[in-house]
Amino acid sequence: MEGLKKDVIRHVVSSLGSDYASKSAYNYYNALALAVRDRLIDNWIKTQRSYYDEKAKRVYYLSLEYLPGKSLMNNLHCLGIYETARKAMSDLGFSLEDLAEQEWDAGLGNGGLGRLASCFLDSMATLGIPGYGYGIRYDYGIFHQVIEDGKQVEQADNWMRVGNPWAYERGQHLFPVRFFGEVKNWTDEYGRLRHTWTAGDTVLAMPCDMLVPGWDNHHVINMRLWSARSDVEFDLDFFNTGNYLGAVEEKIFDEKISKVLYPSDQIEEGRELRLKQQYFFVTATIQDILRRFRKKHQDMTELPQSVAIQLNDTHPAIAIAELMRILLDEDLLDWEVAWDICVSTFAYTNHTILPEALETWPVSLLERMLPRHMQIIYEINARFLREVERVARSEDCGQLCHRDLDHLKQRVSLIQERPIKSVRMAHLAIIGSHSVNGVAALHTELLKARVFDDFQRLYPQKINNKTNGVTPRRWLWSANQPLSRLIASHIGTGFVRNLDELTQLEPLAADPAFREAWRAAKLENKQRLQAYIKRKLMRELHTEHLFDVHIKRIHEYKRQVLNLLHVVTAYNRLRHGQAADFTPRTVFFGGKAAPSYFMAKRIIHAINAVAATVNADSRVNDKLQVVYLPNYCVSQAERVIPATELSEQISTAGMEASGTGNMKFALNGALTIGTWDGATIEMAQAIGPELLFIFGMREDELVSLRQHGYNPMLYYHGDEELREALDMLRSDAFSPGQHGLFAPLVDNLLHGGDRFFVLADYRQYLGAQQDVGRLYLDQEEWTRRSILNAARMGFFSSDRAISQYAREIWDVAPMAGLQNGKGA
Ligand code: BZD
Repeated sequence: MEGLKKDVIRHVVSSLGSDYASKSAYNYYNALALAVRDRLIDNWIKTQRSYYDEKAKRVYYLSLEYLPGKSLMNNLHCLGIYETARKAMSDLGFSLEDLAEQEWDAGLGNGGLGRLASCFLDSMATLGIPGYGYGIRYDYGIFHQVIEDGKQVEQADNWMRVGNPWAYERGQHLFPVRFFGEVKNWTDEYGRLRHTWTAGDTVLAMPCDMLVPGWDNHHVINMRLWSARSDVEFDLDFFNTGNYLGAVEEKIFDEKISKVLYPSDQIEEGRELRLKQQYFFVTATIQDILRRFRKKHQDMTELPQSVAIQLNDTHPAIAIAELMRILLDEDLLDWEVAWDICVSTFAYTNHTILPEALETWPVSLLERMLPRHMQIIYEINARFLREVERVARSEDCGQLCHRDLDHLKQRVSLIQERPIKSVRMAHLAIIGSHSVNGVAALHTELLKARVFDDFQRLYPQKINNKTNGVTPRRWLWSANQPLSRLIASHIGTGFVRNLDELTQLEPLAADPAFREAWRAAKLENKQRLQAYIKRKLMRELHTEHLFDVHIKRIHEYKRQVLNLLHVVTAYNRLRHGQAADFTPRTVFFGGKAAPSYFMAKRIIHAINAVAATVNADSRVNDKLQVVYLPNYCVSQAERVIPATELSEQISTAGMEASGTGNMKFALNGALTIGTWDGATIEMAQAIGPELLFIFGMREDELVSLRQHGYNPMLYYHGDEELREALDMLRSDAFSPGQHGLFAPLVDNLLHGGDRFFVLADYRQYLGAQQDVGRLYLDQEEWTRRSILNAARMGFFSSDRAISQYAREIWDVAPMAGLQNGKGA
């Protein structure tokens, strides 16, 4: 402890240039972070060296998004110095919790996809897998959400304004990134046509490294984030021609590339800057990967034995064309050889079946910005369609039939003609990869049967499932110390590395003393949340209420509106005196809406309007409260999830690819009210469906309802309580003076076809909520189920997910000596 204290003081003085006697929490947080980073960097260097020494096969995880959240607490826990740090900082006059508050969340992602990437890096580090995360260091991460007059207002997230003590900026290792320009043809000595891309504009990519430690194993992997730097300073002519301001403007223009994260999820943003970001990221990453590979290899055909590249959705899929370009134009390989290398190296993870989220890029844009890549994509397509034709005409063509060949070719082509001629990035990713995976069993089945059914017939081995997982280090140990300590006191700490060990809790569910201790831990978390809400929102929570929580991005398919209709119905019953047996509850909502997503923003407004009415109504507000948690983010989830008793996972069946919040809640002892969707299905199967509150129509039932003509008006006319709730929303019951404010929400349900089947599931949802309320009155039974839920969540560790990727997709093994945890 004395060592850590000395290091912190030294950093306050010599790294931050401050007087250690002036007790600034900001300085002491930064100094502590630097002292922790010192303890990581030796192991990071040793880890990187060991990859070279052992000629290890490396895994590169390419993701435009990461959501690491805060690093301090996680790193202290991984290093096993949390207690030491707590005492050291207390001696210096600080509470560690307060210092940790100084850190800004690294919000370099939108939601589940970005958070999954961060969980996966944590697991690679813990399992000893030679992995690297690659991404973009956005200057502005996901916007900061404030609620003003009930509405979402976006503020810039200038997360690095106060510096980032965790990152190493490596300004000396810059990689050139080129755009535009033209392609020249030439003939090589064997008479083969060759191509050279002479690009117009150049910017530079600068690496910023963040260290990702494993759990108690000395293995530290790298997350390398690229930041755009202008090459203007390198081009002295610019300055020497006297156009100083022009040169500076150009510099600012170049550096715009990594300025801001696109804040939309589940919708493709067809903007030129977004494509620039993608290519900027991809080419810098591929150059770095090949630089490392070429240190030990000359023969490019050995690449797939040394390198696996995982594409996190299609956002980095242009990497396939980029690697082809390098192999063809720079290494001068033959097409077939280059293509084999690519397919064997790449693998692609799909995260959505929503058609509006499948990425396409206009051919005209690609031709201008990346002309050589567009040529390569055309060539990939031509060869692929010839292959499709060959397979279709062959005898064993299965369900393919050459009468339909033209249609089939149109459907699978990399190019779609309408509404504008564009490249389908998912098709490029599928064809250019040896593995295509979905993120939960149902999602993968839907990929095979619906979205990519043609590809499933063409390549029956390619599409596979890897159900998501979450890291127990952050989402149980670090976020929920009260519960973790209780668990550890009975079964030891092995579960942090091997989550299956939680099954040892099962017999304890029958032990009344253990149940009481479990409830006490939950209550401690509820009180902690209560204190936080009081500080931030100046609201008093009732900890004896059932804490019912719905936090995630706001999206119609996630159906926050269904939850809201339940709240309005409960409010009506209480008002009308029809709910004598109502179990008191506080309903929490939280989540960001894409700034351009009108309906999602209106949903936030409606939630806040209902909350204002309910909370102000003294007839009901001792029994029902509604809280909107502004600016939902990773660190907020770490506070809220441990305090949650009921987890809302109520997406339209078939629409949530997996969900990962669902796993974090159950792991922390919340019971789930949910639909038969995404990974919630597998959770119900692992836990026992009777221990969750499952309701609603299943995916196949919705398909048939749609086919037979779904009429939401039937539900409206047939259900008095539903009608009352909808009419109140449509009138100005919750928006006095602003008549019609929420009419778009209601009209969308009643007259817009209710695409997400809110009305179809309303009655069953109410029934399930009734069951929840009843069970909560029996605290012994509730607690028993809570314990069993957590005990059976072992499968949903990201360690299990990553082990499967490593074995079944990447063909990589953990580093020697790290398989069983502890490193040398
Ligand atoms: O990915 C999410 C899915 O919706 C979840 O069901 C799933 O659990 C997680 C992890 O697999 N998808 C996203 O989060 N998608 C995005 O954030 C995104 C971002 C940019 C563009 C498109 C989608």
